[in-house]
Amino acid sequence: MQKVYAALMTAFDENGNIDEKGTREIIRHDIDVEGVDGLYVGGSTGENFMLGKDEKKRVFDIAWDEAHNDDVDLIAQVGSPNLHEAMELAKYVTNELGFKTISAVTPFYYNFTFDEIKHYYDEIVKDVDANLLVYSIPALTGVSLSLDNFAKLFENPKIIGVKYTNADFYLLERIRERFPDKKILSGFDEMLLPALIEGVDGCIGSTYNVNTKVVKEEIDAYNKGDFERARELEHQKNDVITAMLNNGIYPTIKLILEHMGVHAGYTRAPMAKYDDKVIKGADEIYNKYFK
Ligand code: NAY
Repeated sequence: MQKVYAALMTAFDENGNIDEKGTREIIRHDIDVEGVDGLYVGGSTGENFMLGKDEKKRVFDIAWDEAHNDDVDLIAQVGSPNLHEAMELAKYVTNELGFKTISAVTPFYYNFTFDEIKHYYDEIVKDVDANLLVYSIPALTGVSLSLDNFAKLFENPKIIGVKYTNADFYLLERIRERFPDKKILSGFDEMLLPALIEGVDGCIGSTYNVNTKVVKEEIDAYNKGDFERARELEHQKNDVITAMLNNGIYPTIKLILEHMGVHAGYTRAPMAKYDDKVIKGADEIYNKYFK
């Protein structure tokens, strides 16, 4: 069965400080209420790229402490254009905590060559007892990897697959066909069904913090060959995602969590504070789809 991972949100207080209690509540909600199969910690949804190194460690500490005794997979996203930091975080989550799978975003901002990108990945996994998923998200990083690039990265046996947040289904099909043993986790929640058809091993997403049940049902229908039902559920799910995207995806998910009794708090600047319009929009989405 394809696994569903929540891209874990981080709760912040009004001043933008990590709210440990709220973050623990989100974790408990994801595991106990949503029934996710795993957590992707320190990703885009965790607002990780707006955190300092010690704050990133704190989020890993909280997630590990709260969830390592639960029957869920835990993946730590340690990537950063600061390779020293990425290596330190990789060592931290594996040696000080017990993460067995790490992930790293493609290094961004500078136009790194592919050789530089390959060096970055090989360095991150070199001294750690863990496997790694490449985190490919070209829309946010500007870094596109070709099939041959993936082939070269996958030569390293510790690089076991990719978190594929990309709408290029031709490339996805080519990766699946050429690397049947590598893991591919789909990262665009709104494109789950086409990704399932291409044979992904699961999905990682922000909306799975609140909307996992419909997704599990959809995967089940797909696996039973009931494509009509799977398509119906994909439409239902995407009605919710479209409304969330139009209202601002992270604030909306956090505000929906608040409605569910989970203190998900605020997003962190430079993301804007919620205004009345966003709050009202999230109320409407909650009342329409979640109540
Ligand atoms: C991450 O690291 O948190 C992710 O990439 C999870 C994938 C999400 N991408 C982003 C940029 O948030 O769940 C998706 C995304 O929010 C969703 O598909 C709506 O576009």
